[in-house]
Amino acid sequence: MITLYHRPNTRSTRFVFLLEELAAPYTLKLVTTRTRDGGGAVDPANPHPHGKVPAISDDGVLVFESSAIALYLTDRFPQNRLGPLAGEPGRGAYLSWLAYYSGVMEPAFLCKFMNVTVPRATAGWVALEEMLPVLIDRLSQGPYLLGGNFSAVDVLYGTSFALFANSPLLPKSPVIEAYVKRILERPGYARAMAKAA
Ligand SMILES: N[C@@H](CCC(=O)N[C@@H](CS)C(=O)NCC(=O)O)C(=O)O
Repeated sequence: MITLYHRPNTRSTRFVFLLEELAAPYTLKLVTTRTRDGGGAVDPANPHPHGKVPAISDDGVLVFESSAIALYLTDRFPQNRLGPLAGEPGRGAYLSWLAYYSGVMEPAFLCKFMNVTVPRATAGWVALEEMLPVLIDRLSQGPYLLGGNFSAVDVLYGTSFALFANSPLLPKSPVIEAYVKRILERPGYARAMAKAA
């Protein structure tokens, strides 16, 4: 049984969404975390090494970091086919977009929103302005990041774009807007929102 260490309105919410889409058995363990305003506290019940969310425990096996959790869960619960398995077509793309999420997309977003200039060629990621056309091009061929099939990477990217949908710092893109709508309209998302709040 999967235990998801969760705090509402954080990065762990999207894993309620993924677990719903996977139709996996899980329980939510609500924990406290430190918060942006300097409040909150690390919860001793949370096994994440930095007291962050998300983290999962699978009968005592701890997995943390969003990309690793997504991969672990889709390998562990393959029945709804939300991530190509090793040896299947699309596995390479799946792994690449998972790693790109943590290694490029999140840092690019954070640099943009914190007004940090990305050092060209030395940072392991690129500026948002260089990243977005790559994703828009990919999604134009879509409808999903892996092509025709919704997968766990769409949970990560779709919910991230949704978070910044109204920010003036994120250039408007009909392709991204349609993508976010497609992801958030899924019944699994509605179920997750009801459970995660
Ligand atoms: N790289 C981590 C980031 C996790 C993360 O920073 N989560 C935030 C909530 S959205 C958190 O727990 N913050 C509390 C803290 O940093 O102590 C992942 O993708 O899983």
